[in-house]
Amino acid sequence: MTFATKTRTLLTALALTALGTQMALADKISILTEAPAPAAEAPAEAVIVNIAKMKYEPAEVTIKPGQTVTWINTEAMPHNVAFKAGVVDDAKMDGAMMKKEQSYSITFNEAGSYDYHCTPHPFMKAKVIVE
Ligand SMILES: [Cu+2]
Repeated sequence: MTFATKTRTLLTALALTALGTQMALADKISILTEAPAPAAEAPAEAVIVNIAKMKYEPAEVTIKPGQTVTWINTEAMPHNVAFKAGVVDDAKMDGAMMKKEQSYSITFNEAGSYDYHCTPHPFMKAKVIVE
């Protein structure tokens, strides 16, 4: 390997490392699919939060970084998962509305406490703790 080749390899490795770091910092969460999925398609390893009688159940879940939470709406009233500005991003984030038997999955990449609510029902509040 010539000196020039070695240098180029090293620079490529550094560039990839920098890119990886930047992406991790930018994305506290990853949304599996922007549109809700059928409840039956919830990822097998996901932590499930059911939505029933205008409540998230359980109202608090604790997971590890990289784990996925799947919300399943079990009732006819449409609900979503929304974060106020500053929780998962500088801007607020309103997830897609789930109809009955639809699900919505979010992978949490960073440790922290994530309060969320339902956009049309702001009294519906719950929390994901990542540690
Ligand atoms: Cu709701």
